[in-house]
Amino acid sequence: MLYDRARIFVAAGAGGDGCLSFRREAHVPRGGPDGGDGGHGGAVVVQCDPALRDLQAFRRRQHFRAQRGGHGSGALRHGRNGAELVVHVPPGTQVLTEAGDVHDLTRPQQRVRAARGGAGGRGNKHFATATRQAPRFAERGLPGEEAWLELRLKLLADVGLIGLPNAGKSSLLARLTRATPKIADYPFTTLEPVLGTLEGAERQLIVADIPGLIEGASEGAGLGHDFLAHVERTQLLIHVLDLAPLDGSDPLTNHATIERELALHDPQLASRPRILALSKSDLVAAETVAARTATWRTRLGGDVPVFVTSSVTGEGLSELSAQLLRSVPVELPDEVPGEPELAEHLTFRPAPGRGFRVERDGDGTFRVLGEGIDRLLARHDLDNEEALAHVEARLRQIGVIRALEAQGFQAGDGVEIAGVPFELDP
Ligand SMILES: Nc1nc2c(ncn2[C@@H]2O[C@H](COP(=O)(O)OP(=O)(O)OP(=O)(O)O)[C@@H](O)[C@H]2O)c(=O)[nH]1
Ligand SMILES: [Mg+2]
Repeated sequence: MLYDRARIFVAAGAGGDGCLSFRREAHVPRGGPDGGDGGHGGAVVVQCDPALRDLQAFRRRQHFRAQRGGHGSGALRHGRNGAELVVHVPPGTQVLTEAGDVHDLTRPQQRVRAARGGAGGRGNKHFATATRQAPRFAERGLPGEEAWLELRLKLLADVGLIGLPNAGKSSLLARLTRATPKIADYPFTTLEPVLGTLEGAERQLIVADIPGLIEGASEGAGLGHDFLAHVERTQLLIHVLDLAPLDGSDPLTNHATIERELALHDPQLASRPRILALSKSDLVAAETVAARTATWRTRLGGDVPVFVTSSVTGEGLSELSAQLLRSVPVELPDEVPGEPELAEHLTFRPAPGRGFRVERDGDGTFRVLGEGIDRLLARHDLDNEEALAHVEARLRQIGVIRALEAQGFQAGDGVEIAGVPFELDP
């Protein structure tokens, strides 16, 4: 069984709360504020681990929560930062967010930050001013980001074997490599992609048997569509075409069916270099084979090498191997054209915005909205009068009151800031 899909939940740690504390000294009734800051919450990172091959581990574990930041304490002690949590995935994994972002992890240690930790709150020491020497409030830590992610594994094979069911793909894979796919004389014997390694003198090639392609696969018929995703990264495709189909079907039609499904799935795939392997030559008279081979060579022009193969007699197999080892580039492509660029470290979202906007409802209520505003309010206990006064002063500083006035706000008008009703007197 190949586990090539998983859904996981990632939750970064919350920031620790800032501390409300005052220095104690024997002869001073109340010393200055000395509450320390909370630590940052740990992030969740998804990282490419070359030792892994599939997504099986995520059947056992789906939830990943990073550590929260420690709370600040007295004597200006910082809370410790929450540890980062690393989720390991095999090379070739795509990480998809609910917002539709796609990140490819193909190279060892490549990583994506999937959820940012919450910022720690500041201790009361930070809020001391000339007029407020003993602030009786501190900030709360912010929650960490959370997200559901979809993981999809694309096999990183160099060469893909494609063709109709029963064409002889698995037999060919078994002869070219040491893989032991199931082989039988009925269609759909192979139910999931099987990989094998073709050993050359100086290099190896990964060959994938991509089963289940049938007419309509690009629209979801059969299993082929799921597997087509795996050939997207191959550098070369071997189209295996049965010279003597059991069902008496026409090889020309069969060839066209597969090529059409590929093109419908992804036009770029259709332009991938191709080799035609005319299979099961031992079942057809030699003169017929020669005639058909000539016809296919003419039909396809010089771009597509045509090989006659038999997995029973071994005809054409060493020539085919040699051609593969010769023509497939050694380096895996860094980027497949049209795919998002790879980066060493990506973050899903841009840094949080600072701006805000003012809106006015039908009933005349003003609303102030914005991420920065949300964070400001989330950080403070608004039942604490001093904290509330601080929040109001901040709103004034960042221009919220001015913006409200510009929109016609007057004392007594209703106003909601980040969803919280406020009484403001400009
Ligand atoms: N005589 C002969 N029979 C072959 C040859 N290659 C494959 N076969 C037979 O053809 C049948 C299908 O072969 P597979 O290799 O399983 O074909 P496949 O393309 O992998 O088929 P699916 O997995 O069902 O899509 C089996 O009975 C094989 O023994 C060949 O070169 N010569
Ligand atoms: Mg097969």
